[in-house]
Amino acid sequence: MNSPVFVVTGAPNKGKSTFVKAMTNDASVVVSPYARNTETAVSYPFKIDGETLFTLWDTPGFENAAGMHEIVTGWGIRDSDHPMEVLRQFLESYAGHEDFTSEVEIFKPIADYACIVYVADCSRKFSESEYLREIQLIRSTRLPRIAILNPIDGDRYLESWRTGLTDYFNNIKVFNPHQTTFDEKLRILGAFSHLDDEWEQPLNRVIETLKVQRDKVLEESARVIRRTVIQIFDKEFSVAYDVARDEQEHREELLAQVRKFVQSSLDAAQKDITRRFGLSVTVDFSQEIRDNDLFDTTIRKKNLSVHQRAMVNTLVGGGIGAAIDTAAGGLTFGVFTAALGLGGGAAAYVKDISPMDLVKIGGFDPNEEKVRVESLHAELGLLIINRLRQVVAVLYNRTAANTENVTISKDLDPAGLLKLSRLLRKIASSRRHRYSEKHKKELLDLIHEKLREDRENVLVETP
Ligand SMILES: Nc1nc2c(ncn2[C@@H]2O[C@H](COP(=O)(O)OP(=O)(O)O)[C@@H](O)[C@H]2O)c(=O)[nH]1
Ligand SMILES: [Mg+2]
Repeated sequence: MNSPVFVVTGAPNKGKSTFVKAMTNDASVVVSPYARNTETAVSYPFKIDGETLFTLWDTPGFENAAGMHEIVTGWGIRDSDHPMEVLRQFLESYAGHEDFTSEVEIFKPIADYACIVYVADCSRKFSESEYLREIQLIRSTRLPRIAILNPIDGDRYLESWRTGLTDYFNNIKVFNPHQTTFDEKLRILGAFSHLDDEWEQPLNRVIETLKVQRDKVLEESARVIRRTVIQIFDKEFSVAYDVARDEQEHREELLAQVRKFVQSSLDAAQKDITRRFGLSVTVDFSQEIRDNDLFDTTIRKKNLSVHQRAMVNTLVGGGIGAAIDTAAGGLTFGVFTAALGLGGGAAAYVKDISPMDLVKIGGFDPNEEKVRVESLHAELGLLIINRLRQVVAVLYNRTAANTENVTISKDLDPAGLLKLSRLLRKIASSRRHRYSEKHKKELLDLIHEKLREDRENVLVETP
């Protein structure tokens, strides 16, 4: 059986290409702020494991729907038992005709049987004089058809669009391809599946496949995060012993080494996760989070707001206090407090720990050639996990239609970190490379559990 085909139409510059890009996640779809950028119909097959599961056609916007409507109406398309024959006749007669270049492109793939997807911008007024001819033309094919209302600048005219389109389409959905969620995309595919009985089953398969694929990416992301944490705890950090320097200076050099390694491990993990989501965007951390970096040394003693105090009390009461307590106020408070949903001021509430405490060095023996990091602070693992969790939570809903850098600025649910924190302490304190398989497995499970919980709490981006 042929896989389902959808032809995306509409007036110029309404987000047709953006819709195709979001639904197929195909970065090669050309989106442009200029109208009339798409000149020919282009097909974008959606494939999994080499098999095309459905195809979306991106087409130019209507240019002369009124002219075409007049011709096919004159040919009796409305009362014809074979409207598609009339359509094919039109394509034969007008191929290459300069008055109908867009219409010919739009209807070419439709003539082979397709569902029609009409994209309109419901932040702009619905006007019959502008749009009636194109929607009548679409209806005259009697093919299954759905309207997608894209609230480009809000949904001010949503109701007038609904009213205007209701007699013409089998279904009308509001969908913003710029700001969508994974579930929203599935909802649109679900609506697609009801347009044609024959396509219900293949499209349900698409939905199931996408869910399975996404779950797999989530699990892989959990593995990447675990690997990153373990890799950092496993890494040997050492500097040559220099008689001219004291313990503090050696420690600073070690800390710089750790910092560099952590940053590059985080970068690599972010890239890896992004790729697994089928995206190629840069992950940025907002100024707020960058200012309070993993290794920030500034501790400002601010008064806590009532809200923050309540928050800290709740957390401490709930057992997270232990984690906060050892979480090194200064050196880690940025990400840690951000991850816990606390304002920066909350750091003043927790014990001041110098960044130097991050690295525990082996007995400082001036007779040795090297100074080594004996162990890293367990909470560092928690910070790394929380940072990468935020990346996953944003990417989860991302599609190729949004090419902006991913900016991480929101907080995730701080609940339930205690188990993770305890486990990390076990891992951090065991001798290098000797974590038990059980601990490793437990770490993966806890991270994976967090990633799945975060889905309920998804970060929907608002550009
Ligand atoms: N803010 C916002 N911009 C959008 C949205 N959809 C499309 N655009 C922008 O509108 C312009 C036209 O989009 P495009 O998909 O190329 O429209 P087409 O001509 O109908 O294919 C591009 O600059 C898009 O980035 C949306 O939902 N929100
Ligand atoms: Mg386009």
